[in-house]
Amino acid sequence: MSSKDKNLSLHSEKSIQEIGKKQFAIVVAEWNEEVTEALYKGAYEKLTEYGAKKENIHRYDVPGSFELTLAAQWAAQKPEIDAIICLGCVIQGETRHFDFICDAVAQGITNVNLRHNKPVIFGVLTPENQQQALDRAGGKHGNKGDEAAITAIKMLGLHTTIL
Ligand code: DLZ
Repeated sequence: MSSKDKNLSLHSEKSIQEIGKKQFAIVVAEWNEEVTEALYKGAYEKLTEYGAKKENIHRYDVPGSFELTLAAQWAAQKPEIDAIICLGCVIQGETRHFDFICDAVAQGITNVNLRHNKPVIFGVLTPENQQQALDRAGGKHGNKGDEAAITAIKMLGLHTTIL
């Protein structure tokens, strides 16, 4: 258990017991597939580790990170979905569109959170190169997919605590 996972059990012990009843959507961008598959694996395994049922984890693939927002919105429209995790990787060196894509996705995901009043997690890597991405997708800097799953669980717990 990492220090971040420990924070999770301190933060929302009660909600962890509820995870088995929750339904998750994971939206995965196909661009930089090696990275996003590793992010997905991390997120999926972390959710199941904390009690999510496999049949309650729904995967939706989109072409690129730009499309994450709309697919997240479609998932958020489904009443049975409790939280959405968006996974992508936009590599700076590969695209002049870098800033446009990152800004659009960050703003778009924020909008979906607020419009649908559900946690929509920003699990998009924005590294300078592929090695930096791999380092953060199960490499020496951990797996941001794991962190995205933990963030989703924490937000569901916070929702239970506040409301
Ligand atoms: C077009 C494009 C480029 C150049 N680079 C990336 C990238 O590094 N990561 C990513 O997820 N998507 C990229 N895309 C695709 C866009 O996200 C989007 O799919 C297209 O612009 C079509 O809307």
